[in-house]
Amino acid sequence: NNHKSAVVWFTGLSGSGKSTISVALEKELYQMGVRTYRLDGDNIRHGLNKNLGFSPEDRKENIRRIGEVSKLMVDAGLLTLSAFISPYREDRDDVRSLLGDHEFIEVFVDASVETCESRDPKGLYKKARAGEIKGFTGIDAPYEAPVNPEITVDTDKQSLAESVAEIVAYLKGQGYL
Ligand code: GGZ
Repeated sequence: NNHKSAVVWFTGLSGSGKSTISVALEKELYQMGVRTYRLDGDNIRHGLNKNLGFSPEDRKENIRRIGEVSKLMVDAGLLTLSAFISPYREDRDDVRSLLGDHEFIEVFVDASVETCESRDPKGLYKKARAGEIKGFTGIDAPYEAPVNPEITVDTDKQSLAESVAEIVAYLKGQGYL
C-alpha cells in the first residue's frame, strides 16, 4: 500500500492512553496494509536509553535520541508511532525541527491528572503521592501541553475507537494514507 512516511508523535501524561491508542492505531494501519513501527518505553527505555532516568536532562536526552531513531524509521519508509510523555515543549519542537513539519504529526493525548490518577494502571501515581517516586509528571514534575498540535484526542471523553478513528481521518485527509 502507498503511504507517506512520517512520525505520529503521541504526548501526554502517564496513563493518558498514549500506548493504548498507538497499539490500536497500529492494528488498524496493519489492516490497511500500511507499514509501521511503534516506539515506546518498552523497546526504548529498556534498551537504547536504559542509562537514562527521569531528571529534566535525562528526559531531554531520551526524547532527542527517540527523535533521531524516529527519523531513521521515517527514512526507512515507515509510518512511525512514538509514544512518550515528552513533557517539554522545547524537546518536542526540536524533534519537529529535525523531521520537518510534514513528517511530524503531534498528537496531544489529553486527559486530566485526576483521570490518569484514577486509572493508575501501574500504581505509579499512588507511589508518587506517597513520595516513593520523586519528580513524577503531573504530580511534582511539569507537563507542558502542546500549543498547536496537529491532533488532540480527549480521552476523558472519547472512546478508544473514536480516538483511533480521529487520527486515521487526519492521516487520510492530509494525504498520508
Ligand atoms: C513520569 C515515570 C516516572 C516519572 C517512571 N515521571 O505509565 P508508564 O510508567 O508506563 O509511563 C511512564 C514512563 C515514562 O517514560 P517516558 O520515556 O515516556 O518519559 S519522558 O518522555 O518524560 O522521558 C511511567 C514511567 O515511565 N515513569 N518514573 N518520574 N513517568
